[in-house]
Amino acid sequence: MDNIKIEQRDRVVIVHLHRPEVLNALNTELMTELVDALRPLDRDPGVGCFVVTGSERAFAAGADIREMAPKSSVEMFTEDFFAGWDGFTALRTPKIAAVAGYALGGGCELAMMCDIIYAADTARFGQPEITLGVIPGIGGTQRLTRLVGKAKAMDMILTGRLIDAAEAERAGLVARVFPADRLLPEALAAAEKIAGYGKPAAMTAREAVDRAQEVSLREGLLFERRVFHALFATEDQAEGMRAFLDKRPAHFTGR
Ligand code: CO8
Repeated sequence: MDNIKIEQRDRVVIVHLHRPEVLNALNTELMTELVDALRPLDRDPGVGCFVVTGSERAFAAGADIREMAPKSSVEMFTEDFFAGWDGFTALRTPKIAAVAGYALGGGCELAMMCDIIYAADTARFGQPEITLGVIPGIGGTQRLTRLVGKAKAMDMILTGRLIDAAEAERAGLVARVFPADRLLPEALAAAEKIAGYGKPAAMTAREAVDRAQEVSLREGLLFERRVFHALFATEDQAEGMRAFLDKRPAHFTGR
């Protein structure tokens, strides 16, 4: 793999986006490598969380403009350009984006495809596609609006302005902000914690939270109750509750 580096630490898989010469601009090759690498790990019961990160300077400065620039509308349409990112959003293992530096355009959209975004105090988020004569194309108009609301999304998407980590946290885009040198250790600590829980419960939790953004409250509550009931078929439920009553740490097996 030329465009990403994968590192596994116990139950956590760290993906480093690695195109330093173009600030980790996202091209088709990178997307394919990422999805192909993570798909089998997603099904691996020994993997409980993914952390996606970039460099100090850039998480990712957007889709690769050099790759996109010469394409015609018909090519974009017939190739269904960037539809491959659906393979990333389809991953069911919890995903954390650890963002330092620029997360622009497709970079901001990739972060928003993750379940949690942690940011370094150096992070800058933006959807500057309007400056290129286009609009966000892999979720920016939809996910950003759901996350930060219409007012802030319109402000960012129509002006193309960048927001810093503090503003992103206030707006609800980012869960927590850390000093740059603490970003990866803190993201890994959270990932290890998540990966230490039962994988079926973690997978179900993220699915249920995502429902809240898609369906009515009534449908969402019904979904939550049904999957809550279903988790009572797992050994992890029996173990988690028994461990509480025995006053000992639970040992989850993902079964
Ligand atoms: N694509 C390709 N190359 C890039 C990109 C990019 N998105 N961003 C940076 N680079 C390259 C630069 O061309 C430069 O290369 P070179 O050294 O060969 O000239 C190198 O990275 C370093 O960049 P800069 O010299 O520009 O570094 P600065 O520190 O001066 O500026 C910025 C950093 C502000 C991040 C600046 O590089 C920039 O504005 N980048 C572009 C940001 C942008 O517009 N992103 C949005 C891209 S469009 C998009 O993401 C749409 C997604 C939806 C697609 C949907 C398809 C269906």
